[in-house]
Amino acid sequence: MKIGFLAMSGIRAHDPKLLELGLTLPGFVERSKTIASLPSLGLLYLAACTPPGHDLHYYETEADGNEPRDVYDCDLVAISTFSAQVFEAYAIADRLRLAGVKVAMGGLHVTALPAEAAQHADFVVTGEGERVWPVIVTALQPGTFAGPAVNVSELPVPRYDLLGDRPYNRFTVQTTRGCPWRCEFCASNVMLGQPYRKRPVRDVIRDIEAIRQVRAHPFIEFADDNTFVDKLWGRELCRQLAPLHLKWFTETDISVAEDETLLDLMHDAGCRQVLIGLESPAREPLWGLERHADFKARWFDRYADAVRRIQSHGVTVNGCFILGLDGHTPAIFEQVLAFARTVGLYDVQITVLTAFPGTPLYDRLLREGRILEPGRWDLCTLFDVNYRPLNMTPQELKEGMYWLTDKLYNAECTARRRAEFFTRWREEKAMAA
Ligand code: B12
Ligand code: SF4
Repeated sequence: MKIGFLAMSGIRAHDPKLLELGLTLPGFVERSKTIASLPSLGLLYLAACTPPGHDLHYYETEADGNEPRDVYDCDLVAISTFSAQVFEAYAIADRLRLAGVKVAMGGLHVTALPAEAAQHADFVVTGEGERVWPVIVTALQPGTFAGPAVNVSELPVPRYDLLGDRPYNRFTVQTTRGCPWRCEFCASNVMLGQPYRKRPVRDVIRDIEAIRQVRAHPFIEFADDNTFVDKLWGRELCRQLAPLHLKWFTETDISVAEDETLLDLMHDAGCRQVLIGLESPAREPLWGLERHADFKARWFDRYADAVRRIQSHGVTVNGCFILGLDGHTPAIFEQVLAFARTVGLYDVQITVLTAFPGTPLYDRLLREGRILEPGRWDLCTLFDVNYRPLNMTPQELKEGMYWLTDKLYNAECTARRRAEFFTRWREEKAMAA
């Protein structure tokens, strides 16, 4: 069979004012450009798990209607879904099926809403796909399948070789799956029924070597939810990464700041940035947000010191804030700006509270009648407001987002935040010498 793996690429946002602002602000555009071109790791894993004897092709489309013509010549096409692009994915799936192509869908959105997806696909997979995909390809019996959790020590090398010579500037690798925390809003939570799992370090290195077969000097983005939960394993990962002389980025929680040895090893292993969900520059709105142990509220007092400590080891922090949490009033916008400037965050990510399907947040806001347009999955972009905040109007939230976007990402503020990082790092190096 000719099997296609179709990834929806690019970034989605609908708010015209924000898009317009984004186009003119250096700090904002930089990050969007950088991440917009990541390949779909989920599909590369499926390709690696496909039984032998099939003709495999990886495709990408930035929008409904732009899918390559060749995809219609496949016998079976696997599509991976996020909420923001799911209507586009459904439209493509419908056309493929009309053309006689069998369609399989999986990913975070479909995992949350399999019955919806079943109207557009022959095979619907919830959860992780690696174990169930070979069954689908072999039996071709339509239906909805629950993908069991994989043993991460048995993951094959993703088929990076299928990417051909597309001009990716970054490649994704997973070192861990899941996260021990349970944030109410977290879209990854849909998959988090499974325990937090660390891969054998040697397998991570093996996958990176496979990327180097297709790109000599890749920038690696670890597609983890929370890499450095286990600090000793993290140290070993960094020790084995160091000889590869890579540059990489990952997502982790603030507790990484606890381990200075690990921070040194991360820097020496090429870690250029960690993305950390700080969520709020004020403590009150954090209570109840992480539902397992109130991890974020409990860490709040240490936020500023922790960011400074991480950055003093030469690893920049991309601090993420969610605007419009229930405890946020319009004062929040000034507070985020003040935090970012005072602490000298190298990068800042601001998003609006987004109720992804399958999350406890979505269920609660729906119960409270606060979702403005239920079912508008295309608005699940992290930038579009589709709920009624508790302590401000939706319009105030939008206006605040515009104001803060301008203040945080303009050239002066970006340069000032970054200068703070370089000054502190130089001082630390001088002290250590
Ligand atoms: C890399 C990444 C991207 C890349 C994706 C590249 C690509 N083409 O796939 C880029 C930068 C393009 C991207 C864009 C966006 N992203 Co993004 N991204 C991620 C990130 C960091 C990692 C995803 C990943 O690689 N996971 C690892 C793989 C192995 O897991 P997986 O994809 O889930 O696949 C497994 C299963 O789902 C299943 N599976 C998946 N697809 C299929 C298909 C079939 C047929 C089968 C059988 C199984 C199957 O099997 C796979 C193996 O087990 C996650 C955060 C995270 N830590 O997960 C956010 C995340 C997925 N992104 C998110 C969002 C919101 C976006 C954007 C909307 C942001 C924006 N405003 O533009 C856009 C979406 C636009 C688009 N093009 O779809 C949300 C999605 C939530 C949701 N329910 O939709 C996440 C969870 C971040 C977050 N916490 O909010 N993103
Ligand atoms: S810490 Fe991050 S990955 Fe973990 S549950 Fe919270 S938002 Fe999700």
